[in-house]
Amino acid sequence: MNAQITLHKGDITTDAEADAIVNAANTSLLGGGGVDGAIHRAAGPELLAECRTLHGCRTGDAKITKGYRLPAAHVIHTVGPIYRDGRHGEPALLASAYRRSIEVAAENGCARVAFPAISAGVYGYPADEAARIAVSTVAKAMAEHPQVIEVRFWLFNEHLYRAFEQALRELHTMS
Ligand code: AR6
Repeated sequence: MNAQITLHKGDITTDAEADAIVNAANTSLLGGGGVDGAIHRAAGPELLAECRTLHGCRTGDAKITKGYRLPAAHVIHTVGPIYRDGRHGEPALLASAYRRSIEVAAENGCARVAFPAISAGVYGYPADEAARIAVSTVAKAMAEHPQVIEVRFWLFNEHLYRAFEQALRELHTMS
């Protein structure tokens, strides 16, 4: 199998190898803080103008725009769940955000896709659980969509990086 998952430290907006970068947005798609704010700042105001035409996005779904001033040609906007206690459908919604993003990437010919750790910032998802769901869901979705050959996870702090490293090790042990 040629598909690969790679881990990167730092700012996702600098990724010059991805065809699409995924934004951890909110249901309005009209911008926010965290990685959403960074993506809108780097892409420029045209991104917000296109987002206004999308009329929002449900939690667990994903929508695509152009990347404007970003090195990546596209931005895939997805919305992860706000974490409460893990018993309010959060795992299924987080998995859905990753799965839908890969589906949208495949439909639009994006072979290399960069992801942040969706819901693991302001939305409060615990790092280890978020990493396990991210890695296992993406591996499964890539097997179903072979057009996507690389998923590049950008981790903004050391703790999250280690959580994703561990989740990848677990995935490889299981397969
Ligand atoms: N590159 C990569 N990762 C980043 C960057 C960056 N430039 N900036 C932050 N992160 P968050 P969420 C990490 O809060 O939890 C927004 O206001 C960050 O450290 O951006 O899904 C939206 O509009 C964390 O690990 O997204 C929503 O309202 C991860 O990205 C809400 O936040 C996700 O953190 C979504 O919350």
